[in-house]
Amino acid sequence: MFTLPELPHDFNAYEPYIDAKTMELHYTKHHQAYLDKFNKAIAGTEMEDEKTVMSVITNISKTNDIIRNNAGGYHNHNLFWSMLTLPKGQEPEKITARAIEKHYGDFTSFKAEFAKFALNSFGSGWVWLCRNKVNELFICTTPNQDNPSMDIIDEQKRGIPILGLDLWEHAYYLQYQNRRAEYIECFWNIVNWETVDDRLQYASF
Ligand code: MN3
Repeated sequence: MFTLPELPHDFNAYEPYIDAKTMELHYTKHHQAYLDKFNKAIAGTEMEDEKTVMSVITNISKTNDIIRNNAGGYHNHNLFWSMLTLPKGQEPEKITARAIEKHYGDFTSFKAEFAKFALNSFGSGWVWLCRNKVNELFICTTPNQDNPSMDIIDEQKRGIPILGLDLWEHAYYLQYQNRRAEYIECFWNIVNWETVDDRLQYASF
């Protein structure tokens, strides 16, 4: 049985950038529903005994669409909450800052590139900053609840997400309606760059 991670902060902690009602619904309804359906789908299978959801994600080709969608939804939201922190005007930590400079020139150009991917993503999905196996950064989007580490993605294009933003309307519509660009811009105020830095250095497949 997998369980919901505890949120590191109260629902209102990310205001005004993500309002408390959106956080509450997102966590208690959407994330919970992915988890429940995931647990139900793996009940009685050997996946039930997996210690980490990553081992399901990296072998997702061996499962079915129900597990793909719900293991993905569960894992993506676990990641997302860990990548958010209290608004305090933070900027990328040292190692991430250097990697962003190397790949995108500067932080402003990186943010523009990330936003471009996010705005061009059609329908529901996620935008990610990833690290590949040779420690290069790249930005990508995934549809629905797919994740860049899933083995259904070409090995050349696979990566470890170090930062991600939920582009499903349930993540922003209550507060931002159709203003996805504004939601993306506001996201930078609550990014947990310590988590990003840790993931850049230590997260693995
Ligand atoms: Mn969501």
